[in-house]
Amino acid sequence: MATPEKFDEQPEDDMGQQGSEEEVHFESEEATESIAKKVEGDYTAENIQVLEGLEAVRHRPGMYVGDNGKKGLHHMFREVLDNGVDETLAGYCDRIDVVLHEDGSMSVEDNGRGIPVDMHEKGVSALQIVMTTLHAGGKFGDGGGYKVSGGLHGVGVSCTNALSSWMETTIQRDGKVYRQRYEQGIPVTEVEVVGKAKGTGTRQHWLPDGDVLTATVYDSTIVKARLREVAYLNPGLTLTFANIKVPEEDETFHYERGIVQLIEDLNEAYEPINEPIYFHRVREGMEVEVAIQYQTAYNTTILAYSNNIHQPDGGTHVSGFMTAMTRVINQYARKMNLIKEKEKNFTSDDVLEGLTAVIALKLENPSYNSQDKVKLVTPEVQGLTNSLVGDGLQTYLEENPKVAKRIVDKAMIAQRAREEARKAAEAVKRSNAMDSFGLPGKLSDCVSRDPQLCELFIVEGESAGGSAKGARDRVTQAVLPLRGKILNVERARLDKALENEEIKNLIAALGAGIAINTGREEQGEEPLDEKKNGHQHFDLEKLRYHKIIIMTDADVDGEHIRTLLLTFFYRYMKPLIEAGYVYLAQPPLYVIKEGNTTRHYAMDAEERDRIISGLKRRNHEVTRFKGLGEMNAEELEVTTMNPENRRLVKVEFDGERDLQVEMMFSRLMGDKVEPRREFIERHAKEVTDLDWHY
Ligand code: 0RA
Repeated sequence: MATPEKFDEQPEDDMGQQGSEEEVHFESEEATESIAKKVEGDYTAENIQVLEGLEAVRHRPGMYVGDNGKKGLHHMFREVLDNGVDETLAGYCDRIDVVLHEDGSMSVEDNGRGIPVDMHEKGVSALQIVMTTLHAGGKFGDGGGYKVSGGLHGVGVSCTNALSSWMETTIQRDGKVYRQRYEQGIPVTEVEVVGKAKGTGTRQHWLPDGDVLTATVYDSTIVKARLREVAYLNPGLTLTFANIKVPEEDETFHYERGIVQLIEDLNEAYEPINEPIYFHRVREGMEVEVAIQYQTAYNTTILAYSNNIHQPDGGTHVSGFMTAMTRVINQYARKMNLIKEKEKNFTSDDVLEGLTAVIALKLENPSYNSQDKVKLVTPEVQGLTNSLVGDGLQTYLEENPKVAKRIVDKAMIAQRAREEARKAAEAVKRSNAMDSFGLPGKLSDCVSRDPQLCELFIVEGESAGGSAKGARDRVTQAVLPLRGKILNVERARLDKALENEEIKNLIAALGAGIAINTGREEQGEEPLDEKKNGHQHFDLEKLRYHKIIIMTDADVDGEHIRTLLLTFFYRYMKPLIEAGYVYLAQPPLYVIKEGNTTRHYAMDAEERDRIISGLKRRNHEVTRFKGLGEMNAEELEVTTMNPENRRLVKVEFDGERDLQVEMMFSRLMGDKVEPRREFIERHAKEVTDLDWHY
């Protein structure tokens, strides 16, 4: 968990955002001077262009790698890794080794062909062009470039170079070992021959530059998540991770059965209905792979990739897939007379319930709706995915009638449940749990009606709720106590979740409704009339508070409630998280009493020890809070609720880590009790740290 630095700060408004420009100390004139000193040889027009490019990256890292903090730092790693993965896509590399070194530098070594070192135009090596020119990537060299290429924003390894104190590229090619060193992106040596090579390959080694980045320490969880993802998507590839300082973290990633194995791992905690079904087709320079498996629970997981990049917003591959699933299952059900003549067809939501699917494409020149590649828009992909899945699934259903029957039954149950859910949601609106203004009786609302000023504290337990009521600022702070654990919304059907008192209170207090999606829009069909078809929206405009603060105990139960709430928000109110309205309160764990009057509060043992060692007076007493309920209103106010001195942590959902999030949800919420229990007990704290950005 990234704990904010100081107790007297209010980090919530900055969390996760790009550092302000003032933080980057880089004056352009100085830069050009220092560059001029470093560059050897002629000061040509090309040189100047390169320098300006590197300077721009250092001046505004956010423009190139997302931000100048943690995200940008890991983006630098991704750019390098994706170069190696591209070499795998081209068919020349089957091993990538990533090492986190003792000094904080990182290296990525592949056994591909090695970046060419021959002289390019104007006496500059091809290597130097790749390392110092924006967007150079694999474009150079006729015939040497890639057919298929990933790369997140296509900014290339030159950005990693520009944002590093130093970077060294070592290449094995033509029996020789070549090396060039750069500092802040600028070559400080020629390409030198430093030895004899046995094989071929490229090793990139760099130290992130703290002068232009606010974060320089790599997080092995994030690094490993990407390696794991790449390994699932490229079955022939072996990736290794080594952390020199923490050898326990070393891990090798290799999945011989690729996305089929990914499906099995995603569904590990669920009860599958069928063995994973796998479809594969290569046509017109495009390769499509699809793996699907139904499980007995109700949630849908569709992970879509093109050229090893995840598309959280789907796109043509996903819509082709969904159309085919819906069409074929309806056709089959009609043919077998499982849907009668007068009965309605299944919607896509009906046939997708309980489905886990991975769609992975490799194609030349994919097009996306934006630079971040979150949605694929290449039109031809839709038809290809549609026909591949359509043909494959039809054959499968005909050859496996027992499984087919279960799949159709499941869609039918989903269809009925959706109708029930619509009625239940209607009932929530009229429920007698609400007072005359439609608000739950348990809610202690605030006076203000301006959502931008209003905060809702969701508090674990009645007694903590009482303290919170006493501690709050009545004008802007509302308190909703939750009794016990809210329903496990992942496992429960939506209609059941909506019968749960705590969930009803929560929905009513927030005032923005809940998303029950029929899936018609995803299929490109007209959205249905809300009243007739139960298509309900989550409406951010109607939200009554722009800060929703989860305040739970710092124990395993508290962690569990926190995860359940986040799961509920993630599944049914995703815009809430995307808008950055969800926060976690950070109540202290320790109070250190100094004499009779002074109290210090500490978030964790480390902070406690730091405070104690700084105390001048010797007599002090340390108490550990067992729960929020133990704190009185004043303590709660001072430490946790008052914006003057509290710490809040914003919950940020990072789309790049969706695979991990899905894995976590399935483990935590799946049907099988055993893996879940083990996971919660061992990782309850870790889980939230790992999957939600604080
Ligand atoms: C283009 C051409 C060739 C190699 C590469 C790119 C290449 C780039 C990277 C980046 C990281 N690892 C890499 N490995 C290879 C060589 C073409 C040839 O040898 O004919």
